[in-house]
Amino acid sequence: ALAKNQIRVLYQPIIYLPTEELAGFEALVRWEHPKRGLMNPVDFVPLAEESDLIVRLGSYVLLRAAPEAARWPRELPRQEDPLFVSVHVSSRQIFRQNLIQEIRHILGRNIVPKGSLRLEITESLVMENPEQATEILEYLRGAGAELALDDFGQGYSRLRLLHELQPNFVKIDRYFVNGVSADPKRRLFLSRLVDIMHVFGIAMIAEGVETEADFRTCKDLGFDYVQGYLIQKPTTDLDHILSLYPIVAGMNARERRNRSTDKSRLQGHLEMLPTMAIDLPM
Ligand code: G
Ligand code: MN
Repeated sequence: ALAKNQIRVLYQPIIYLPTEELAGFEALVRWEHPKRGLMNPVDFVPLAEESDLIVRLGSYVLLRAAPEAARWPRELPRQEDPLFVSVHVSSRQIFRQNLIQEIRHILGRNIVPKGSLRLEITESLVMENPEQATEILEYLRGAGAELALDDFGQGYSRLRLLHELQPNFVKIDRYFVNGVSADPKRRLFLSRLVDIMHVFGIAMIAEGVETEADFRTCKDLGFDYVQGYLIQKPTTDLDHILSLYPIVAGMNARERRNRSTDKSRLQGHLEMLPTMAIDLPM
């Protein structure tokens, strides 16, 4: 698929909740299969993980996403917190030393501003070899990448890992998020979980937000970021997303999306974004 140019990188926007502004994107890989159509990673990544193909696949996504991460801050300049791209890293990739070189190279060559490359890792990846993983991740952080712990709540979800790894972000699996607005116990649970993460200085991302009610609940519970179909399905058309989110003060992401038909009017209003400093109670 790589050789035949059938691998696509899609992007899903991530919204910073306090201001409801566009904050960045998650890069998601798809295989455009000639017969089966656009295939999700669950249907081919495990196979790629059985061989070194996953390393090539991972590099491909990284190499595609990094220039985008470098381009956005130029097109949407703002004083602080540039738009970021969040890229998945598999265990095979991380335990090969040249990932560090690769990331250093990418961060250098594309002049990707600090804070605009995030690496998504899972707990199971770290647990394969906790000491080595922690060491490598520390290097990567030193090179300028930020860490997001993905799929939190699915595995053992060890609190000790949070302490040892100190990820910048934790992403709560959509299993917990979907329908939270109608479930008082889950609301309470997630609210406590957000508090715990904030004690560690970790920002919280809710995945899989599909309804206005869940969006509002996540905001009320103190989540820092959301992503999900409500905002936007993953897409290859980045310029389209960027045109849907012109930088107009006082208009939030969903309002912008609803007004997207009136693009030409908004295009003239490009201004600096309000800053997005995260104020975590430590
Ligand atoms: O493993 P990870 O948590 O990164 O999962 C990302 C996957 O979730 C992607 O394949 C993406 O298409 C999918 N996804 C993103 N937003 C939503 C959503 O709102 N609902 C559902 N069902 N899936 C989503
Ligand atoms: Mn992810």
